[in-house]
Amino acid sequence: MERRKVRIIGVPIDLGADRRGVDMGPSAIRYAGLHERLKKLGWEVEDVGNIDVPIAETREIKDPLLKYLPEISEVNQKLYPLVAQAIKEEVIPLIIGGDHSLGIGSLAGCAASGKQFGVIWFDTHGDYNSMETTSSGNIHGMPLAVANGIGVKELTSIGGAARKIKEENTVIIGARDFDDEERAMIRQSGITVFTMSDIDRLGMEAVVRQGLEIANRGTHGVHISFDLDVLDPSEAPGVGTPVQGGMTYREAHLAMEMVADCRCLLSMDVVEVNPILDAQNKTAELAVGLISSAFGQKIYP
Ligand code: Z70
Ligand code: MN
Ligand code: MN
Ligand code: MN
Repeated sequence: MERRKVRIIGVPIDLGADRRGVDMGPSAIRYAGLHERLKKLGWEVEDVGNIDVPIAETREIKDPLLKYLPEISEVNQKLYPLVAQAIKEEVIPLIIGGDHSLGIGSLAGCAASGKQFGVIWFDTHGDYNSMETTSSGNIHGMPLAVANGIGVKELTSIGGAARKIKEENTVIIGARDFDDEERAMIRQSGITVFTMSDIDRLGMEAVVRQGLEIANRGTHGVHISFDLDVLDPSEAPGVGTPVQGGMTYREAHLAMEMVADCRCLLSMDVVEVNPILDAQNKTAELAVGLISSAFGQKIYP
């Protein structure tokens, strides 16, 4: 049965990334008309506001290989029970960021809900670093590894010691920028990766169909983690780390329309919107459009 209630959780965090500005992502996404669009689609919309996130200037970086570790740990400790509670109530949590370090809490929350779930991670990046492999020390490059039990216990123990994801139900789509050791770590894992090159060769429809099949196999549903930098910078200029060769507007919408059609969405993150780099709020508007597609908007219903 389809759930018709969505709960928006804002996480204005920019401590996981070097480039400041993604802390304004939740405002930019709400301002772009998120509530109205979801209501128009028939969803009951509840907004719990933003989680309190420390301001970078009030804190010091203690470990350059794990920048703002205590703060990021604290934020995700607050996030995960909200995500778990929503899923338990059969409400879809929609976590709007903020940088991708919030993925640590959302995946911990999915796991704490007690449901079996698959993950589709739409991203240019693998987000599979640890302090041993990172060259930036930025924790937004680590959440998928953390969810798979790799990393310091301040992060991996959030929501319990167990691994949060099942490798055989985890898929990355749209990747085109791995660090060398990160690539090796993902290869060793059982995570399925569809790169941009796979999308070129197979087509988006086949990639997402296979991705959904993998994520749904033996699970109750799917968590979608959507990093806006997976789109081409010509579509999504307002992201922290633009990388050429990304998804087109239509490819990204097709993916989200297929998510809606599978009726399998348990929870969703939308991250890395940086309105500072984006005078017309284009990227937040794109984010709202993609969320609408994932929640059932059709061109010709
Ligand atoms: C790099 C790192 C990253 C997002 C950049 C980049 C990670 N692999 N993630 N932008 N969203 O620093 O670990
Ligand atoms: Mn990411
Ligand atoms: Mn990314
Ligand atoms: Mn390295």
